[in-house]
Amino acid sequence: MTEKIYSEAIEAILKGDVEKATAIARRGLDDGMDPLELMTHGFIPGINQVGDLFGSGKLFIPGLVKSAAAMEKATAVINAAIPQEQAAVRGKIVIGTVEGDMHDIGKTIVVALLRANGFDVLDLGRDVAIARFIEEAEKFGADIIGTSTLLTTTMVVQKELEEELKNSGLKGKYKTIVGGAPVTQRWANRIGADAFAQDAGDGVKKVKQLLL
Ligand code: B1M
Repeated sequence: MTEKIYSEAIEAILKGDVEKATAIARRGLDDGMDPLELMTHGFIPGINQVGDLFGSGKLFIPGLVKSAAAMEKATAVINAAIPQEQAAVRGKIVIGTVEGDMHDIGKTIVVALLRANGFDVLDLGRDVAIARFIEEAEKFGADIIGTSTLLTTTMVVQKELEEELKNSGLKGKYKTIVGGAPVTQRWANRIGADAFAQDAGDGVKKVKQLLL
């Protein structure tokens, strides 16, 4: 039963079928599936296959956009179902996708899971300029600034944020965490970010460690 719904989720994303993807997400949740399991074993492999097809020239922009729309809808349904922890606020995080990058599906999962774990998260959305990350962190009283990027060409913005924090004397005030498909621990070390997270669950773990 579980395997069947995973393969249905993959197929709905591959076909870019928004209605089907939404219905599968709802059905899985109604059947008592864990939201993150459904995301991790169904929808994410689906969008990764789409990425591979696009990357190898077997799928074109309209197909990518359709699949992305199905993935966005399924992600919204699943994010809304992540159980919320009732504990006191554990820390404040400002998070966004860096300037020049419109990818935000993974970032929204990270935001949902952080909120579910008791963190106060200000989600700045996508295409966020460095100055805005810093301004909003100041206003929000953030402990951590988190950046996501999916494009190799915009990874450099994470480095520029580190430089800007250093230049403005704010590096000690905020911890930083970086993520996104092309981002690695090696990159985080190279640019001086305080943490790297592989996925949303790892993001929660690393944020907890940063706040110890
Ligand atoms: Co685009 N895209 N895309 N795309 N897209 C990629 C990234 C690409 C790898 C596809 C490919 O060629 N194989 C490629 C980038 C190549 C490169 O950089 N070398 C690419 C390209 C080229 C482009 C365009 C340039 C295409 C074009 O127009 N010619 C264009 C760029 C637009 C722009 O940003 N300026 C573009 C556009 C789009 C859409 C808008 C259609 C859509 C995005 C819709 C949206 O996000 N709302 C889209 C999509 C869907 C993808 C793929 C297929 C899937 C991305 C995704 O949602 N993954 C992607 C291929 C791929 O990555 N396999 C691709 C699922 C998501 C759950 O995973 O985002 O990695 P991910 O998030 C994970 C972890 O990384 C981590 O946790 C998340 C949950 O587990 N994580 C964090 C992420 N952020 C974190 C932050 C943290 C901690 C953890 O702390 C702060």
